[in-house]
Amino acid sequence: MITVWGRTTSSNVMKVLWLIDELALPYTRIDAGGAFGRTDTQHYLAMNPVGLVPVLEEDDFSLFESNAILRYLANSHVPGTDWYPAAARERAEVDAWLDMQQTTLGPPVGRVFVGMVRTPPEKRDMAAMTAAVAEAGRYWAMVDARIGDGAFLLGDTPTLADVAFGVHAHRWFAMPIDRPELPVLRAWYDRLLARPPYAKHCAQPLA
Ligand SMILES: N[C@@H](CCC(=O)N[C@@H](CS)C(=O)NCC(=O)O)C(=O)O
Repeated sequence: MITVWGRTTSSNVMKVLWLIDELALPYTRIDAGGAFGRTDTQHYLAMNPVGLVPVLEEDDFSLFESNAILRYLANSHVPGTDWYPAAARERAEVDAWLDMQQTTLGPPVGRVFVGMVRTPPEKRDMAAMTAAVAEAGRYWAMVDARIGDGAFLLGDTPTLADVAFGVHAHRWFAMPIDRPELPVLRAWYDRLLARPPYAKHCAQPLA
């Protein structure tokens, strides 16, 4: 049985919950992180020395880092499927986009989200917001270009890369910001919204 540790308002927890529901896997979830705490106990730090959410436990195994968890779930529950293809080059491209999400697009989108949603207007650094929106917009344009005329990021079926970027997409389109026009990206986001697991875990009011 799978247990997910993490609050549902965390984008990295959303990734894991979304994929688990796409794969129709049974699981339980324990609120952790933010106001829930629980991430500084000896038990938690033994599973994730960084003390962040999410953590996934399955039987006597535990794992941290959301993208590593996505790979583990695909490898262990749906090996060799389109979610995380077995062919070396196809798999490597999924990995490249997973890394790009963590290292490149995620940070500016995260800064905009914290500034626009979790910071009171009077304390907002609007110059920093404008710069972060512009930076994220450039990276979203790269995602838009990669989707091209496909239905999903890397082709006609979703992969783990869609999961990693998809959690940011709802925030990006729901925030009151001056977004660049990216119709392909918007159509992809609409396609994600039509998937019940995405709507349930990722397309909730921003908090
Ligand atoms: N690279 C890590 C980042 C994890 C992370 O930054 N988690 C945030 C929530 S999105 C967190 O734990 N924040 C502190 C907290 O919730 O207590 C991952 O992808 O899992």
